[in-house]
Amino acid sequence: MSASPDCIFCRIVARAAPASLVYQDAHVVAFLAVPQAARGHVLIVPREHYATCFELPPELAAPLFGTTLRIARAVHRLCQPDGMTLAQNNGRAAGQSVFHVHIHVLPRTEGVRVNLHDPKGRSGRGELDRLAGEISAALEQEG
Ligand code: DGP
Repeated sequence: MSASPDCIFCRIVARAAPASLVYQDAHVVAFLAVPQAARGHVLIVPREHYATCFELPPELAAPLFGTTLRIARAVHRLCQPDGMTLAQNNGRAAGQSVFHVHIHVLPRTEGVRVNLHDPKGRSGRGELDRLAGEISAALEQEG
């Protein structure tokens, strides 16, 4: 399985860096984004390192997006936002800052603009772990 030693998401997947995990299986790992651009902001990544969607093997698209949909439904039920953005940035010009392909599940509030890297969204690890546990429980109910 390929990993990149300097990649923070590879380190999270390997449990070598801390993260508030929401879900994991043989193909994908999901964890809370830091900072949280909104409460319930989750990132879904393939276990293997691919920088952008252009390198992602097609057979990983279904596990990655299938998990994203399940997590989006669970977060939607738990956080009851006005709307929900699913986003995936490729390349610096598109706003990508971590070069390990990932999908954002981002709850939205009517009239509120979001900044994915907004430092105002920082929360403590305990609070993030609690929220991740609530999302995991909601995900189990999704089946
Ligand atoms: P993008 O701009 O699309 O590459 O989004 C990168 C996301 O990754 C953004 O939501 C912030 C998040 N992020 C960056 N570094 C870390 C980290 O060390 N831990 C966690 N949990 N999230 C991170």
